[in-house]
Amino acid sequence: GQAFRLEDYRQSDYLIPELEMIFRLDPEKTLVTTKLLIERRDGVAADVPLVLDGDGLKLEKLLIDGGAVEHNDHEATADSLTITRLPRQSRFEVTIVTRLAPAQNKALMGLYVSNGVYCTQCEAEGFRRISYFLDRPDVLSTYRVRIEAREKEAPLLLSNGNPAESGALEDGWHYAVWHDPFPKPSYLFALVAGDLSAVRDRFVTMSGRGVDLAIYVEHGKEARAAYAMDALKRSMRWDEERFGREYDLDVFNIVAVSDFNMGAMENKGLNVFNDKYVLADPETATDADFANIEAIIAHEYFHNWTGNRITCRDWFQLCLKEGLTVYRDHEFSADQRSRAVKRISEVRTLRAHQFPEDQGPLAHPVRPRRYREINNFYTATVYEKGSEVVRMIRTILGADTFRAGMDLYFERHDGQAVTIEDFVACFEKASGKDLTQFALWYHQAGTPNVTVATSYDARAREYTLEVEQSVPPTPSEARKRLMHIPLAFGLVGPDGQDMAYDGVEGAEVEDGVIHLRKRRHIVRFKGVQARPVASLNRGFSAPITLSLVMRQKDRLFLACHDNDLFSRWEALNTLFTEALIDASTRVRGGKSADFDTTLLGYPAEIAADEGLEAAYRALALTLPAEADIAREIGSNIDPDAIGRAREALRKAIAREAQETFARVYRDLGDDGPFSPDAKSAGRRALRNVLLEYMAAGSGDPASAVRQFETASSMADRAAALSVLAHQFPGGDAARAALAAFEERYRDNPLVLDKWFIVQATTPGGKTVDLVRELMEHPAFSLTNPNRVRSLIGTFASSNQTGFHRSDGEGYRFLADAVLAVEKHNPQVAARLAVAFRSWRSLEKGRQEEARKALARIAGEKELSRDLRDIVERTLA
Ligand code: HT7
Ligand code: ZN
Repeated sequence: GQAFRLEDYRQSDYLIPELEMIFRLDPEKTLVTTKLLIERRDGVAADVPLVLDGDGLKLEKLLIDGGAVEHNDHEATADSLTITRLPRQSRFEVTIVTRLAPAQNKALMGLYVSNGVYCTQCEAEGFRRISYFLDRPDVLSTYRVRIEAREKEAPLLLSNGNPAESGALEDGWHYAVWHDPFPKPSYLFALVAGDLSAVRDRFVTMSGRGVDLAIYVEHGKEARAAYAMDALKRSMRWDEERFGREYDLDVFNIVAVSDFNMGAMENKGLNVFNDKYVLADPETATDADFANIEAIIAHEYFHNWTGNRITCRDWFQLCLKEGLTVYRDHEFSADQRSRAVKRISEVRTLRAHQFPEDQGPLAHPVRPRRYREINNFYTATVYEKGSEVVRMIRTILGADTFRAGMDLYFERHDGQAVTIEDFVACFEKASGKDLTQFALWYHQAGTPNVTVATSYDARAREYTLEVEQSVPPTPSEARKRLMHIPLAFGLVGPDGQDMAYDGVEGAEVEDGVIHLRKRRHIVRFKGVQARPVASLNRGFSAPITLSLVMRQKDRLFLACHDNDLFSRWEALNTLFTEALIDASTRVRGGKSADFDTTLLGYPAEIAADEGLEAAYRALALTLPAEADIAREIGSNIDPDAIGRAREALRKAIAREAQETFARVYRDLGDDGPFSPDAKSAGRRALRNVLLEYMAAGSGDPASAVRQFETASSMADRAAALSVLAHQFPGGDAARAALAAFEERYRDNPLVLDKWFIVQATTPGGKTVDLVRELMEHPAFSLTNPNRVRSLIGTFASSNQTGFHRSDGEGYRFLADAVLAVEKHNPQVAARLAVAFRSWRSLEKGRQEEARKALARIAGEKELSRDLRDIVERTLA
C-alpha cells in the first residue's frame, strides 16, 4: 500500500479560512451542506485544481459561488472531489451537499449513532467521512454550524464554540447554531445531538471570565458524573496555576457516549468521551477508574492549549500534542496525588506498553517519518515516550527555564500548526542550549541501553562509574547515533544519606544529573569518603534499560534506604525480577523454584512499615507481571514456566509473611464511608494486594469470600472477585461470586466489563474456551469497543498463559476475532492484532503457531488498510 512520508510534506495550494455547515439529521438519511470559503495561496495559478479529501462519500450537489459546476469541470469519487475549473479570483465559495447514514456507521469514525445519540469522531481523518474537505491539520478554519433535528429525538444539539442561535422549525423539528471563533483543523470538529441529561457547573477563570460547564450523560446517570466535573474544575485551575493557561470560550461541554474507539477526544469546546472515563461512583467504579477519569478529563482539557490553540502541522507531528499533553496530565495527577507513587505507576505502564513496542517489529520514532495508516500511530511511543522526552527537557533545563520555554511556545505559536522542530527551538531559545543531540529522542526509535560498572578506590577516595550507551537496531534504522541521556543519580552512603564529593571528571554533572553524550564515559567522583552504592536513573530520568551488575546486598540496601522513593521501588523490583528469571529457568528445566530467604523476609517489613505510604507499599509488594518477566528474558520465552515461577514466589512470600500480612490487612480495616482520594485508595490498594497473598499462602478462599460479600465499594468487591476467579477457578466460591456479580450488575455494561475482564484474565489454558463462550453472552457485543477490549483485548494482551497456549489455540482465537471485528471496525481490529507483536521472542513452537495465525490474517483478500499495515509490519 501507499505510504506517507514526512519529507513529502508540502503546503496545500488552497486554504479554507471559513466554513458554514448545515446538518439535517436522520439516522438513515442525513444531509450535510458545507459552504467553504476557499482561498488560493499567493503564487498558485488559477488552473491548479482543488482536490478535496473524501472517504466513502456520495456527492449530492456541488456549486461554485452559487452556480452549478459542469460535469467536465469536476470529478467526484468516494475518496476525493477534484474541481478543475475554478474562478480566477483568489477567494470563492464552494458548496457541497453529501448524504450520510449515521445509524449504519459501525466504524465509529465520522458521524455515527451511539445508543440513539448522534456523535462524531474526526481525528485523525474522520471529517472526510462527513464532507469533502482539505482534511489535514494545517488547514485552519472558523466554523459556523447549524444543526437541525427532530426535537423529540434530539432535544440537545451541540457543536464546537459558543452557542449563537436556536429555535423551532416545522413538523416537530428544531435547530441550533454554534459558532467557533478560533480557527481549527477539521479533526477538532464535533457535533452531538440526542436526548441526554446535563450536569452543570460554572468556572471563573483567572481573569474573571465565567465559563458554563456541562457534562452530558444518559438520563439517570447524572450522579455518576460528579467526580468528572470536580476533576474538570481542578484541571482548569491547575492549568492556570502551573502553565498560566486560561480557558477561552464561554462554554465547555463534555459528552459521554457508550460506543467510542478510544478514551476521549479533545474537540474544541466539546470533548466527547468514552463513558467509561466519565461515569463513576463507589458502587460501580474502582480506584483505578477514578484515577483514569481524573487523568483523562485533565488530558482532554489540557489539549485546549497543547493541541487546539497550537496544533500539528501534519500527522507526523502527533507527539507535539500528545506527548506534551500526556506530560501535562502526568504532572497534574502527580500534584493531585502522591508524586512518587504516580511516577512508579507511569514507569510500569511505559515498560508494559512502550518498551515491547520499541523492542519489536512495530518500533518507530516518537516523531515517525513514514506511515501507511495514521490510526495505527496513536501508540505508547508517541504518547508515553513522547511524554518522557518532554520530561527530560525539563530535567535538562530545570523547572524555571522549562516554564520559560513553554511560555515562549505559547506566545510564538498560538493559532498555528507547527512541528517538533518549532517546539524544541523554543527551549533552545529560552535556555541558550543546543538541543540538537537531545532531539534524537524524537527521531530515533529503540530503547537505549546503558551499561554501568562501578569501582571504589579507598586509598584515593575515588568512586568511578564506567558508563556505556548503545541503541539497538530497529526496523529500517540499522545504525543509530549517540544520544544525550540525562541520568539522575545519587551516591548512597552507609548511613543511607547521599554522599558529598569534591569534584567530578569525565562527564558533565549538574544538579544530580550525569549528562551522557558519548558512547563511553568514565566518570570519576573525587573525595568520596566511603564506598557508596550508586543509585542510578533516579525518578526514571531517562527511558532506558540499565545494565548494572550489583550485589544483592547492595540492591537490598537501596530498596531499604535510597532516599529517592522511585529508586527504592526500582531496586526491589529488580531483585524480584532477577529471582523470577532464575526461578523460571529452573522450573523450565524440571527443577523447583527456590528463592533466597533474605528476599522472602523483606515483604513483611514493607507491609508493616507505617513510615511508607500505603499506596507505595502496595506497589512495592506487587510482583513484576508475567509479561515484565518475559520482556526481561527477551527470547525463547515459555510463558507457562514464567507463570509457575511467579506463582511459586507469591506463595513463598505469602507463607513467610503470613502473620504480618493478616495483621496489616485487619488493621487497615474498612475505613468508613468511601472516598476516592489518593490516601484512601492507597489503603484499599494495600489491603487488596495483601488479600491476594493471603489467599495464595493459605489456599483458602474464605477471606476473599468475606471481602466480596461485605465490600462497601467496587474497588474492594472487584479485587475480591479477581482473587476468587484467578486463584480458585472453577471452585464453588469463584462460581458463586461470578454469578452474584453478574446478577447484581446485569444492567450496567461498564461494570459487566469488569466481569468479562476478570474471566478473560484467568490464568491457564482453559480460558480461551471460556472467552469464546462469553462472546455469546447477551451483554457482549462485537460492535461495542469497550466490550471487545474487555473480553478479547484483555485476554490477548494480559493473559500470558491463556493467550500463549502451547497448541496455538489462543492465536487462532485472536485471528478469528480480529477478522470478525474488522468487518465493521478496522481501527479496533488493528489494535487487537497488536497483541501478536512480540511473537518472535517466544519459543519455537509458539512462534510457529503465532506466525500461522498472522499469515492467515495477511492472506485475506479484502483487508482494511489499518489491519494490513499492522499484520504486515508484524510479520516483516
Ligand atoms: N486525540 C485523541 C485521539 C483520538 C482518536 C484517534 C483516532 C481515532 C479515534 C480517536 N479518538 C480519540 C485522544 C487523545 O489523545 O486525547
Ligand atoms: Zn491526547
